[in-house]
Amino acid sequence: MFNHIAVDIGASSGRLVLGRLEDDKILLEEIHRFSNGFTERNGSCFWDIDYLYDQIIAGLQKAKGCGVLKCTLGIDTWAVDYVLIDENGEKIQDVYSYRDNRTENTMEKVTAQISPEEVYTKTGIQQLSFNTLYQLYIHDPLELEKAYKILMVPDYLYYKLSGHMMNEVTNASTTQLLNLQTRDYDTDLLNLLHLKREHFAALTEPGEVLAFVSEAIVQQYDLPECLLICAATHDTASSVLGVPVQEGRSSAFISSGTWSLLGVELSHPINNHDAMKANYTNEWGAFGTYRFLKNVMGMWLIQEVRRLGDYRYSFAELAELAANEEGFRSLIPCNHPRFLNPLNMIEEIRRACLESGQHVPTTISQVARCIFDSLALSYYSYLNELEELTGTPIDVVQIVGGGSNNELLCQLTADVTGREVLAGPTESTALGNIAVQLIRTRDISGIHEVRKIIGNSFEIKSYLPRKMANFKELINRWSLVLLL
Ligand code: LRH
Repeated sequence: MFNHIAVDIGASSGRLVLGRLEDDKILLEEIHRFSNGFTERNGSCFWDIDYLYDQIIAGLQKAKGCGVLKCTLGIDTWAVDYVLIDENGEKIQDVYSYRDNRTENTMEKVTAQISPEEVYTKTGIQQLSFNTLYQLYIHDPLELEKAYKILMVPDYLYYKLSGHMMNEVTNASTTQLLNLQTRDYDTDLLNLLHLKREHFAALTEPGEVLAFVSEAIVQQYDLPECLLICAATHDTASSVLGVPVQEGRSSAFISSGTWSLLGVELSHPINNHDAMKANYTNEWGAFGTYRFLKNVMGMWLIQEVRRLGDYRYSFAELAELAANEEGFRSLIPCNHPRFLNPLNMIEEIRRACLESGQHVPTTISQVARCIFDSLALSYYSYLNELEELTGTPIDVVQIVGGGSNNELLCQLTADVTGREVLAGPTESTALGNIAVQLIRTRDISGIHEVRKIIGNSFEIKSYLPRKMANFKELINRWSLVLLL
């Protein structure tokens, strides 16, 4: 099979990308792109998972239209959200979005029953209010009682296409229910949720061959013959697989999309007290790796600004407008929960600036500038923290994903962090997804080799740090903003 398709669905958009290996280069072709987002109903936020399934079918039909008769296929999406399946194999509920506010005070309730230290020692996963652990804890018990299996979003999409049920490990680790020692679901945490191991399917590693897309579906929709391969189904896991090798340099990645995931890849988790205090996570990666990282609020902030402006400006235009504004005038602590899903992001940003006695951004360009400056400063803080926690200096920052196109943010990151920034590839997630398919089906030794191929296949842009005036004063101001 020489056609490999990545289904890569993020919180704001999805795509089907066709990948081919030719002359030691990976060629990508986007065959279908669609928007995604949660919608509010009766005060709750849900994803439309049936729509996502329909988009996969539509994309596969297009692939056949382009002459793809046979392919392998991998699926990745965002993490932590899940689908309950009943005894008849049917979906029980609409799928809640992790930005739904139902988990707002759940962490405290769980903490009253099991200490955060114990949870961290067991799982190594950072405390985020929307982790599946907290979502399941607050889930309607009557609905949960009816659940025969609990699948994560990509697990469910694989299941719908083939009837094959599994829980893929990279995504399963974001539930905060996996135990680092046993490498299985943790019994105490399951007991806390009144769940049994049988509520989950077999933990499955990226690279496993799962099944063919059902014959009935292929016939009904006139699809290519598709062999499903288990991808690193957590989009961040795939994205980090798509980061090119940097021989001989010590680098950190920022996977920049709706979230900015900032960290390093390790062969062992770091789940000590300092890592817990700093709230770093150890998400499981493909091929026995761990991503030691921090979630930074990321492009969500600017996506919301764009939405509130009725999509009048493209992302490129917003970055250009921001580039023409005075820098570092107003700063926000990006990771404050107030920015997770506010009623109006622009107003929330203005309020935060007002409350902290800073200049209140009036125009959209000023708001955008405030966001990019604050993101670059967040990267500065977290990279320094990462160096301390890992005990390894970081010389270079590799920004991948959609955000690597944002020249302003890449340059600001280089300037503020004082490190070289290497930007690209933009499609790191689709590439990481395809990388697993290539390793499984082609003569490629493993992730190191495939990352080399990725580095040779795409242009990577370098941003060198420029000297900043009044840097000390800026960092002092930033430290005060972080205290808010
Ligand atoms: C990025 C991402 C991230 C998770 C969040 C829920 O899309 O998967 O890694 O923390 O969404």
